[in-house]
Order: sequence, then structure tokens, then C-alpha cells
Amino acid sequence: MFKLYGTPFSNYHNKVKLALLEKGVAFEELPAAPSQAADYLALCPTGKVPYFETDAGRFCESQAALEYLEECYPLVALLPKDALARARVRELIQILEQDVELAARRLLPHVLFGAPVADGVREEVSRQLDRGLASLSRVVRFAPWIAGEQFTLADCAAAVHIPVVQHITAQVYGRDWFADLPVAAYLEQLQHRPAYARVRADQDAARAARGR
Ligand SMILES: N[C@@H](CCC(=O)N[C@@H](CS)C(=O)NCC(=O)O)C(=O)O
Repeated sequence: MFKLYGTPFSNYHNKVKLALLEKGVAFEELPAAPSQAADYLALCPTGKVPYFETDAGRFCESQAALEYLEECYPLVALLPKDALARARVRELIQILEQDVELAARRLLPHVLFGAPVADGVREEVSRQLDRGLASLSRVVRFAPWIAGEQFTLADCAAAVHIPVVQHITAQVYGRDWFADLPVAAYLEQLQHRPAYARVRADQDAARAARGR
């Protein structure tokens, strides 16, 4: 049984959960919190969430998990058959995570806990987001899914990262960097997929249980 350790508050956790649910893979979801303590690092080398356990061993990194699931459970395919199309799905995920999500994430401690933002960081992140969104805009398709006709691993990433980036940027800048893309219709369309609806419902339930 595949075990997913983490929290429904984490978009990287939810990315893997969405792929598991889309593929119909049986899994167990267990709580874990990021930590740099030695006992947690022994389970997850980065100290982040999520991490994963299979009958054969543990590993971390959400993209490694998506690729693992695709190899082990190919029946419901979340990568296209064509090699170039597969490369483009991976390209899209990489741009979204490295050039957009990671940039916005620098402001997450401020948004979540009111941590101070160092001088120049707001401006630097804004510039990174301008460039990241410009790159992303050149590769997205929304036809109807983010990489084209097929629902893919790129949708598993986009479905969970876009709302987080929108939330952070709305809080800090009062602005939506995705405003020029058809993201509202895309997120609405995702809600009709039972897997995504379940991920969002679990996240809402966890928020309600925490009292916010
Ligand atoms: N590259 C990692 C990113 C995971 C990640 O950033 N997780 C966040 C929670 S959403 C975390 O654990 N942050 C704590 C930290 O960076 O120490 C993945 O794809 O799994």
C-alpha cells in the first residue's frame, strides 16, 4: 500500500494525492509536519512534506512520486503517449514550480504568520513572477486541460499550485498574476472532477477543524 505522509495544507502533498485519486490507486494518508529534527530527517531527507512509503522503501519529492505512480500504475495514464508531449508536460510542471510557485513561496511566511519581509524582497518576487508567468503563458494550452486535450500530471500540479500563488499574491500585492489566463474557468472545470473536489473538500475540512 502506498503511504502518503504530509498535510492537506500542503500544495505539494495535494499534488500527489490528486494523482493517486485520479489514478484510482489505493493509498493511506498519514499526518506529518516539516521538521529539521534528526528523527524526521531519517524519514524524509529534506525535512519537508510530503514524503512517501512503499513496501520497498521511502522517498520524498512530489515530482518523483508522480513519476513513480505513472510507472507503477500505468492503467490510468497521466502522461501522453508521445515522447515530445510527455516532455512538454514535464516542462510545464518545472516552469510552474521553479519559476512561479517557488518565487511566490518566499512570501508565504509573511502571509501565514505575518513574518517580516526583508528589504527588496517584495520587488524581487514581483519581478520573478512577471518573468515566470510570461514563461508559463508561452507553454500553457487550456484546451481544455493545461497541457492540451488530456488531463495530465501538469494538471495535478497546476490545480493545487495556482490557487496558492493566487492567494499569496492577492494578500501581498492585491493583484492576480494569472489574470490574463483563463484560470477561473479552468479551476471551475476542475471542481467537476471527483478527485479534485475531494482534495479541496479535505483541505476545507482540515481548515475548519483548525478553526480558520
Ligand atoms: N520540492 C518539494 C517541495 C515540498 C515543499 O516545499 N513542502 C513544503 C510544504 S508545502 C514544506 O515542507 N516546507 C517546509 C520547509 O521548506 O522546510 C516537493 O515537490 O515535494
